[in-house]
Amino acid sequence: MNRWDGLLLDCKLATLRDDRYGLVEGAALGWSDGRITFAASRSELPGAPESVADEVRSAHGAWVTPGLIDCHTHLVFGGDRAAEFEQRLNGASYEEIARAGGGIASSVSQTRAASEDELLQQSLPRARALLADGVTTLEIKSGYGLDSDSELKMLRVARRIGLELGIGVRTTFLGAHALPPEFTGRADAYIDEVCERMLPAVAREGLADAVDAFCETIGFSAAQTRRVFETARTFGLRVKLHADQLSDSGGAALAAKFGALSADHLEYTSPAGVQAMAEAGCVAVMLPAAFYTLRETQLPPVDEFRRCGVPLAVATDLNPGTSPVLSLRLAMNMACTEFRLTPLEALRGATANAARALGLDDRGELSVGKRADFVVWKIAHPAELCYWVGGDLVAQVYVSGQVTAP
Ligand code: DI6
Ligand code: FE
Repeated sequence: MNRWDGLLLDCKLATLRDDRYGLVEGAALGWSDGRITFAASRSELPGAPESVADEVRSAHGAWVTPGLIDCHTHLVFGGDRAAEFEQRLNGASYEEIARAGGGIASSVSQTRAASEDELLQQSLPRARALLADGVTTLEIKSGYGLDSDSELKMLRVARRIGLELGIGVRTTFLGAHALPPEFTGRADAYIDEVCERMLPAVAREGLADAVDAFCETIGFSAAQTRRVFETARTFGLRVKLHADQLSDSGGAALAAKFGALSADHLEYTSPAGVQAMAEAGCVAVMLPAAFYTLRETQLPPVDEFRRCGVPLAVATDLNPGTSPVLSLRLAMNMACTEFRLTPLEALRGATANAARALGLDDRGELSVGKRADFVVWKIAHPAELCYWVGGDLVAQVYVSGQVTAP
């Protein structure tokens, strides 16, 4: 037998391998070349620890879960919107702020103005915060550039974050996020630009793993979204959709029709939309931190998703406007308290089902052959990951078998 690179003894595993937590007590976890080679009871080890692995450590009885996966973020952006947050709470209206160039337009102008290196320096601390709280893979969308050069810049920054921090990054092209100011009143012309120039440039440079759109009354219509999806298809790119966040715009069914990896938000999704997602095997991504920030009251149809067997994922939606949230565990807590997910559903939603929402089958659970991405936690039961609001629960984060945080 080839010796393994590492072996963690005296741990309790929440493997997420079965429909419970997949618990293994008195466990050991081994890895080699960044992949898990053993995740079972210590008594099943093929030999004495020192004879099977080069480096043997004790977890002193700690819980170990798969690394968390944040499958929906917009964490690359220039500036922030804290001043607007303060203005609004001092009585300024959304319209006043928008007229003064605020809102999403301010994120677009600050993102365009930043150089690639500046954008990286501004965005890295946000990715570090997620990592420090247990995230080993994250998705990052473009969508604050809204022209070819700025969208490509955002996606390059996203890729550099993965390299810089040694974590998994999946990139998503979200050119159809908002209408840039130079296209005011000409949404169809902007969609032409997205489909004929921006998306082809992104695909040519291999900078996106998927394509997303914001299908909403204040975003893009179903017909415009369909054009973006059809173009994505010609480049062999899978799609995802911001669907039914503020109104039932038929987004869930549209996503299902295009075999989307996921449809996200879904507060206003109809039973027919849920059924279509179930038939298409589309993951429902819950974004409770945006729900919280917007003080939304319409809950997503969680019971309907359960009844139809639609897999539920949970993500931060980290963005400067509607979800300035730097912890996936906080989003898991909100998914439990606001959306009534169970702690097990929230943990599965931030691991196995989040992997599925990104089209990744090499991570999200602790089993032989998967990536050795895992977190050692300072907790006495996995439900604590959702129970504590804030706090410092991470002992170590391993990515590909390497300690990557703290
Ligand atoms: N959903 C949202 O709520 C936002 N984008 C999206 O797809 C808001 C983005 C922003 O305000 O910066
Ligand atoms: Fe979003």
